[in-house]
Amino acid sequence: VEQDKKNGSVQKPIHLSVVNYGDKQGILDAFTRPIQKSNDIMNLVGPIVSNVRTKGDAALLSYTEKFDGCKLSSPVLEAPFPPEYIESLSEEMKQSLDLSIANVEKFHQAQLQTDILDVETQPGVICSRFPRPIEKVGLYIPGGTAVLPSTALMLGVPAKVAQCKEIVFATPPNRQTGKISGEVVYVAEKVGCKKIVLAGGAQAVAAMAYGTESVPKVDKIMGPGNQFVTAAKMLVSNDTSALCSIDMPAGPSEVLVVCDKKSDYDFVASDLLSQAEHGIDSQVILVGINLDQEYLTNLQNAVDKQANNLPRVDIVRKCIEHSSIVLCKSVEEAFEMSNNYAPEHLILQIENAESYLDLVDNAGSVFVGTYTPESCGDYSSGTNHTLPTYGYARQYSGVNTATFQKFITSQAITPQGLDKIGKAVMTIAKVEGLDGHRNAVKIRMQKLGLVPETF
Ligand code: HSO
Ligand code: ZN
Repeated sequence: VEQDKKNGSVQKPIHLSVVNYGDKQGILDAFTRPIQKSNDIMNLVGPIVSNVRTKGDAALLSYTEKFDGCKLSSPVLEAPFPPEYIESLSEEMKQSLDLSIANVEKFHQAQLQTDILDVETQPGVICSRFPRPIEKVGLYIPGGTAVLPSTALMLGVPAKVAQCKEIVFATPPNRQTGKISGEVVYVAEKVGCKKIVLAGGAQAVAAMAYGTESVPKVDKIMGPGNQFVTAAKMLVSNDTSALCSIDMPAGPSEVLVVCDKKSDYDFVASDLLSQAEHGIDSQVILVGINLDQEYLTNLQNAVDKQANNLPRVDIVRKCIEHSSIVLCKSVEEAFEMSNNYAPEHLILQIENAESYLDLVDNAGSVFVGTYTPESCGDYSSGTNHTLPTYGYARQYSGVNTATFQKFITSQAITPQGLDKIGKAVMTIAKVEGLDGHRNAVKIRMQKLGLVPETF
């Protein structure tokens, strides 16, 4: 039991609650994500979005003053960016960003779809599909409790790889300095972003969705954010006058770790905590296979000890309050639990972890084996860290190169092809009562002598 240095009160150890595989209600409670009160949030976000839409820069600047405490003269930082941003970075920082950018670029370049698909479905009926970049993209880089230049590169690099014509960043300025981080500016230069919107929250999303005097209107907005950002993204993507889509609904970050009694409990604890420190609404789950009491005690002690050495221990403590350990008896049970939770991050700290990938049905990104911490994927290995949360890993993929592309289909039909499919089209059009459709085929087939004049 630790003494809290600030107020002398006794703090409880940082331990996860434990629930058994068979306990249906217990599992349901353990797997319930921290609630998001979407209605209340929508009511707050609606007026912000409509103000920015109608009043443009003036509204954007006044929200930045109100919420971020910064009185700016312009809401946009434009390239060429002031050199002091980059000059403030150490060589080590630049090299670390370069290595991460290179790896993310390599993995996302390999995903780039450039092929034209041509399929002759019938002789003379040729169906094709070809990719195009989404022209203008708005990339939201959260500020809040931590600056996240890694998010700038996770969104900016695939946008560059997909050859989007205009890449706009948005990130809130620092309350004290009114500036943004040098690292974000460095990444902006590397990916060819020429405008950085100095704003966060719903107001930044609205500015990019509708455009203002100085913020370009974009076609799609990507990136994680707090509940206000998520609500604004959902709102603008539902507004046909914005004509703007989004990557996915995003919620607080989460991880599910699978371990057994041979796993290194210090490693397991470190993975749980690296996710827990993201926010008080983050959630971490450990699924343990055949753990005995001694292992559990060692693990809980490791969590407590490591957590108390982290500067963000207060955030961790709150996260762990709604985080759990699920005990089960086999690998199959463990994957049943994991697929049911559909975690954003799934870490497999079990022997021969790679041999179980077939059992993964729902997860944003998987970290395979003892020496694969989530942190590596968060920053530098090459995979993207913008992933589906809140159980949306059931139906969404994480951000990838195709997130920045769209696919256009085309077809070309010869008289021979028309002969093959024309009658089917006419028959189905008739049952739909759409005679104009039927006629567009009939008129051609008659001219070709494929059906009688009286058909
Ligand atoms: N784990 C976070 C991403 C991140 N971690 C950014 C550190 N910086 C959500 O996937
Ligand atoms: Zn992280």
